[in-house]
Amino acid sequence: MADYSSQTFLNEKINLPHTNFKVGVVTALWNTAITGVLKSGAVNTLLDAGIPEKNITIWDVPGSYELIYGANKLATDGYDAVICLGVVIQGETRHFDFICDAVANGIANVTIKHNIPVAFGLLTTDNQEQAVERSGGKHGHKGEEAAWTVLKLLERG
Ligand code: DLZ
Repeated sequence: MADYSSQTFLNEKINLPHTNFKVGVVTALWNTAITGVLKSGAVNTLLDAGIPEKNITIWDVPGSYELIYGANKLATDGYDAVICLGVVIQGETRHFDFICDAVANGIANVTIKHNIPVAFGLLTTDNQEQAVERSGGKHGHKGEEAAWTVLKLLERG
């Protein structure tokens, strides 16, 4: 079993050069009970770091596959960073693999093409319980961690 408690770097204070960054939070509506929690955690983490509410754009997209379009659109529109949040739960079909692979590759392409931080806050779990454990449960809060990730990269300006 991995030692999740060793991720103490997540408590490090972020020292942004300024707080005028424009950040997009793109969230999938599938499994919205979980993605809503991820979104709240991400937004609160941005606010706690001093990013003003007016600089945070929240965009709910239909499913995780559409996170790619959302991230690319906001990056094209000049956002400084994008946080992508979704939950894909393993089912009987191969949809799981297609969506997870597409989102991982799509987001990587956006970050490279636009040269901005794009966080991969996609939970890919075997069941609902594992998703709950990663959205403020015993395995942390992947929404907060995704926000922390882009803030850490924005530290450099
Ligand atoms: C179709 C689909 C399936 C089967 N499962 C999920 C899921 O677990 N999580 C999620 O975010 N989205 C799912 N989707 C929807 C796709 O992401 C996408 O919205 C549709 O295929 C339409 O492009």
